[in-house]
Amino acid sequence: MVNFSLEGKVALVTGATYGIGMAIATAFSEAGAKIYFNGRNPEHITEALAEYKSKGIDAEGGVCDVTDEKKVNEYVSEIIAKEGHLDILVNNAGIIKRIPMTEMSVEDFRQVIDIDLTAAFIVSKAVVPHMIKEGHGKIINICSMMSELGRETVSAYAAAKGGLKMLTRNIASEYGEYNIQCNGIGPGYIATPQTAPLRERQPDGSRHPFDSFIVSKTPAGRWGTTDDLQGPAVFLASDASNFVNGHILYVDGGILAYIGKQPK
Ligand code: NAP
Ligand code: GCO
Repeated sequence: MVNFSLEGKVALVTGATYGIGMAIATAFSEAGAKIYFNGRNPEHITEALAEYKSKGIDAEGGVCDVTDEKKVNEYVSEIIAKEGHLDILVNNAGIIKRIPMTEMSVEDFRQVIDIDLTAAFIVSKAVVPHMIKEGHGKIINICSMMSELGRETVSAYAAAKGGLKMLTRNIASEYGEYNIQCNGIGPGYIATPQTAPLRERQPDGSRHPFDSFIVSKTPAGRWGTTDDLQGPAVFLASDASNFVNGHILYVDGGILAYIGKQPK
């Protein structure tokens, strides 16, 4: 029988205080996993813990910035000491800065690369030796449309997410022989706090031009919801995907397949 169950598994989902991370952690819990999550902001952790609890989800969360290697190593060791194993990692924590490239400071560029790319290296490096010892492991990196496409104002984000796609393939290449699968999910345009500025209503109540643009670029004709990512994430975390490695699963309502509507 195909096994999509995560019963008995322990998962760390980074940046799961809200948004995509929280939806993925929720789905993992529904599939049977014990959840650990982190974020930077203590208030977000408290709110998220209350939200998980209200849904009956067994989740523990702590403040841990994914760019802080020492803190990440301590957090991962703490989980393993407590649970005895850590089977699934989702590198989800991420930020975006929408600034034209020629106006962007190098500090801003580096911060995006640090959180969206280097941190996935830091957290994966912390869990891989343990996964090798255990003889299995699943790493899921949350990539983007910008792993494939560019657009105005997102140079740092696109550089990071393009890099994350290749880090995914490299982890798969380097550790596949230890029964570790590292895959990516490339969400399309998903309604979360990160994309809220792109969906803000105009003063006259009409849709933001970017909002209408995305709907027209998406064959599904709508923004994605965080729930749209739950099934794909459970698949990539479960034994059902044991021979899927180094793959980026785009969950984009068809954006990457589509040339766009012809002008009227
Ligand atoms: P979001 O709503 O802004 O949530 C981001 C999460 O990451 C929050 O929980 C935030 O928690 C955490 N975080 C940010 N920086 C962190 C750090 N340095 N250390 C630890 N946690 C950190 O974003 P989202 O839309 O859910 O996106 C989640 C991931 O999917 C990101 O990697 C994003 O790039 C990617 N993605 C999003 C979309 C989309 O359309 N929304 C599409 C493709 C890919 P705190 O604020 O508490 O730190
Ligand atoms: C943007 C968006 C995107 C999405 C997502 C697309 O400004 O273009 O924020 O980058 O968040 O990553 O897959």
